[in-house]
Amino acid sequence: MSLSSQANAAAGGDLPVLNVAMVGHAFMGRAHSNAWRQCNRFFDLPFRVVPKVIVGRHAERAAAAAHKLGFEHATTDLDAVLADPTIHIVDVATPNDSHHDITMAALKAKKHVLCEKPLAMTLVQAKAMAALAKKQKVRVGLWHNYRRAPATRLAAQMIARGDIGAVRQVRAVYLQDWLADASVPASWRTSKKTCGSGAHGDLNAHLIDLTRALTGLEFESVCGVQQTFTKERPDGAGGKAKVDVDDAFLFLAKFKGGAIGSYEATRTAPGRKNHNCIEVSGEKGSIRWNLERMNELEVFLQDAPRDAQGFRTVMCMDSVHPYAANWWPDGHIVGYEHTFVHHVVDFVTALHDGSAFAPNFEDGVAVQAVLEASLAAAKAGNWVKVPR
Ligand code: SOE
Repeated sequence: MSLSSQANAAAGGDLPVLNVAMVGHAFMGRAHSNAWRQCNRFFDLPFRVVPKVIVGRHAERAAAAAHKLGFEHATTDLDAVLADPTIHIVDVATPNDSHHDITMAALKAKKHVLCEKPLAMTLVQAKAMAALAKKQKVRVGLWHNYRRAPATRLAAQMIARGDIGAVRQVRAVYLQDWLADASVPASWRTSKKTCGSGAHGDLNAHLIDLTRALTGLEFESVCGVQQTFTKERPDGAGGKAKVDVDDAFLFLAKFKGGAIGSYEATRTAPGRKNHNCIEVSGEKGSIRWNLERMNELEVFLQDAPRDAQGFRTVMCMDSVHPYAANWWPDGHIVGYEHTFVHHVVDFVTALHDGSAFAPNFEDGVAVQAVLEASLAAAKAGNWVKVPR
């Protein structure tokens, strides 16, 4: 075999191809493109994933992004991309208000879809997307990437096998501070028309999904409180733009089966850069994960003598831990971007073997139902049932 064909084979050249079209190319587009590029290099996959085309609103910017992010070409014509039979997966990496329309068009074109979170602007939209995905018999997923840190994957496995006993409480915070300063300009993330809600849909969405992934708990009812501390921001053109979404949103939850939980999302907590932290308390133990120390899992189990019990830190980067063996020798660590690679690895594998992939659009509907019920509860000032 010639060197070039050996190299081609090594990079999965003899594998069937999955061509990816990515719509959007900002922050999430950069994180996703890294995952599409790296997945075959570190994992043995049944497909060769090809970052094929970036779809953007501005031709020059999309072309520059395609060059920088490793896509073969760029276009502003989404319809042409969806009509192209050689495109297999559509990756929706755009702001929230376009998730529904782009995804529905991709589903109608029978493309597999991975969509950024939150799935939609409303529960009605989310349900329509899930229903069409089912009807079209294509595979779909949501980019709730925090499910796939080695440590969170391990936490889910430990809880599922009963290490901490029945789950009683969840306490989850996702704290950022990039909007703490009132001079930070308005963006699509501060206008209800383009984002649906503020920290709530942006960050509580992650906490809701991660809770479901770690514990399997389903939400029964919620009550909440929200606040917008900065009610208008510079609009970038010398004027002011109204902020009509929450800066901070806290809610309490009752789960089916009696467990309870507390959730806090804010983008105005000075000093908290990306503090996504979830603690689960069971009958006989607790588990705590902090994104800022993402390879570590704090574990309290009653498996030591009474006078020697305490939280211990498990470094989740040994070959026994999920995904870890594919990267480096024991103890070497991974980062935020690897959670997206793991997402792609599992999605592509599920595409091939027909296995389940989560979070799918049913999971997206479940998140949307909690987001919407807690928004209603915060407005009404009382408890609201979460629709199934
Ligand atoms: C901004 O809050 C943001 O980029 C979120 O939109 C992402 O989902 C989160 O992972 C990091 O912070």
